[in-house]
Amino acid sequence: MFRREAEAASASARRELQGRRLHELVQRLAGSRSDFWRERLDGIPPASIRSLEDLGSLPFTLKSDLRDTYPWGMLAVPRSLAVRAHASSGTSGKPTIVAYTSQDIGVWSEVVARSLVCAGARADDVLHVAYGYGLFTGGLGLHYGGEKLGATVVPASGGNTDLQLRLLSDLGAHGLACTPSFAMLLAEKAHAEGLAGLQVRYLVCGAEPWSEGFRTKLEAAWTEVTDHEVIARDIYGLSEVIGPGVAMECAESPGNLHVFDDHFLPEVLDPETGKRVPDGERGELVLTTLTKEALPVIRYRTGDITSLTRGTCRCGRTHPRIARIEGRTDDMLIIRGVNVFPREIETVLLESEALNGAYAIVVDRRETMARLDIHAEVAGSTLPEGLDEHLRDVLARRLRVNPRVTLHPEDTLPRTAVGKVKRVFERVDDTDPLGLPDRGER
Ligand code: DLL
Repeated sequence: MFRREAEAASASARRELQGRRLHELVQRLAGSRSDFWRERLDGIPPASIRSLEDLGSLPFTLKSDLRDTYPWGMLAVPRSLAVRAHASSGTSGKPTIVAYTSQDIGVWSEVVARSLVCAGARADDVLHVAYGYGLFTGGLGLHYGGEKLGATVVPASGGNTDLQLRLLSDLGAHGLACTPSFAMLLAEKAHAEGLAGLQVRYLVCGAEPWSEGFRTKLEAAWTEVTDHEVIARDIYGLSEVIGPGVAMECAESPGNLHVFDDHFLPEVLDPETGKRVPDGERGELVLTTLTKEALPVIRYRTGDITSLTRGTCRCGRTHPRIARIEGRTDDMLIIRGVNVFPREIETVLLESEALNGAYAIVVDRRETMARLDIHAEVAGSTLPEGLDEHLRDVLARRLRVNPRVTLHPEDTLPRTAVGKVKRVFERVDDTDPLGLPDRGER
């Protein structure tokens, strides 16, 4: 552990600390310079918020609040005290701006350092960071956390796979931090080029949804190119809360991520009613930043679907754990009146050993009723006979809609070397969103 006294704190010490920090947060915001916060907390006396039981009486923060107060309206400190701003891309219109004081940067570095230790990182490691540097929080977040741990950080950023492979090899990286899709692309390239001698032991993957099936393929691909066991661990975070390092998977509890709840207080709610769901049940993750100074959030609706487990983990950490993110409240597709989650499709495709994990979902809206087109790559250059029909049957049973399934030889579908992978595409006219050669069947 990076900070045992916090990570293995007793339940009572943790609750006492959280109650105190929650009270201080509300007091700080109610008296802050921000009109937004003073209005939002109007009628809630800070003295009435003393413990976690009082959390439910606080209002939610939504992504639209950040957009509506763009750029600095939610800033709770004078702008001159903010030492950094980041922006989250968002799908429409204005970006959302987030800001940090130097103490916030300190907390962020610490939680990322804790996350890296969860992945098996050590102070004398070389850590290759291939998340994007810039407005996105991935690159700089992992970078500062790696330095805090004491590692030698290589700020490679995204793109340029040939140079990345060369640096990974020549500088002897022990850890690679990047999106799971980019980690797969690097393994594919390393394999194709017959690169030998890579020392990578662990991958710190997040920023986009990935499944257990993808992990299995990713670890196998890296184990093959390095000739030793490589593990891939899941890191979760979001800019509105801090960036990467909100929660991290450890070695003892695969598929579950410790939420560093001395800084980020998690709740899981029914997205429709906003009521808390019992532990272990699935709902929307809502987070409160207990210590953030520049741009705190109270009960931020992340839109991410997960469930919460409490109790001491075999690793000794006492932080509660969230299950690997299952999807978002807003990524559900509606195909002929049926709700379809992209993750369900990924789960089916990655169960097949004949596929290599690269896939794309196209929602074809050229006719009144949308159709689902699923494209997947096989491992190798020959298409196994009947596999497309088999997948179509399995998917039709699981999804309750009839998709079209098209298989492709490996290395045909678009790859993402910069930023987050895009798996779902819309087709509205004769232009193929995947840019594939016309094979006459569409
Ligand atoms: O993606 C921060 C990050 C950087 C996390 C590097 C991990 C590694 P945003 O760009 O604000 O921040 O996007 C946040 O990405 O609400 C989730 O929907 C999704 N997301 C992040 N991590 C995971 C993960 C960064 N491990 C949004 N699994 C979040 C699934 C993830 N989804």
